Amino acid sequence: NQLVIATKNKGKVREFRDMFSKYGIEVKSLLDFDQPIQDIEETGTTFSENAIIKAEAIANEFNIPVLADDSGIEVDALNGEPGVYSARYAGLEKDDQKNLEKVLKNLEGVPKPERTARFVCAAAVARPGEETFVRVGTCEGSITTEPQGDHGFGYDPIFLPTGSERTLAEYTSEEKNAISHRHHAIVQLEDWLKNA
Ligand code: ITT
Repeated sequence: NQLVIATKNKGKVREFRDMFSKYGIEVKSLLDFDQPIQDIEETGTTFSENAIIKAEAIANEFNIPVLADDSGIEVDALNGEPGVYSARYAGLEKDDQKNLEKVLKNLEGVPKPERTARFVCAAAVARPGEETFVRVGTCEGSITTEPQGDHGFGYDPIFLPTGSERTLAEYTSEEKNAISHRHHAIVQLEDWLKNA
């Protein structure tokens, strides 16, 4: 069984591979296509809208079932930023290191109790001729003052899950995949995945 994930993000691909192996699903990403896939413009204002745009673009182009993930981090003291702009928070290039440094900079002087944040993942499933559906998962926590750890990707080094003294980048992949926003979105697709 194979499922196409409409992403070019290697961190996401790794986590989907790990999480889908128990369903016997082999993950193929846009990086595995023979032809280069144009970047899809994410014109939505919510994670769900953007996940649907990405899933339907690839499902329609190749006439296959597709899952897409749109995700990011919402920081309460920054009025929910970077939110849907998480991938390009520090500039046009997608640069994880610059992005997390910008969050730390914007939070300088903000005391610990006010550094709350959450990761959000919208996972959309689009199939030719059928209605698209989307499920949203979250992971609550707070932002550190320094990056810690080198596992995971993106904003993981500055994110402490609620109740944890380690950042998500100090979690093993198994630990992260048991509590992440991506996990919480995917469990809602379990019935569909079992038959995919
Ligand atoms: P695709 O659109 O090709 O899937 P992308 O990286 O552009 O790749 P998004 O538009 O969904 O994906 O942006 C997600 C952003 O949120 C990006 O900066 C990630 O680093 C960050 N992010 C998402 N999930 C994360 C996670 O589990 N841990 C850390 N950062 C995460």
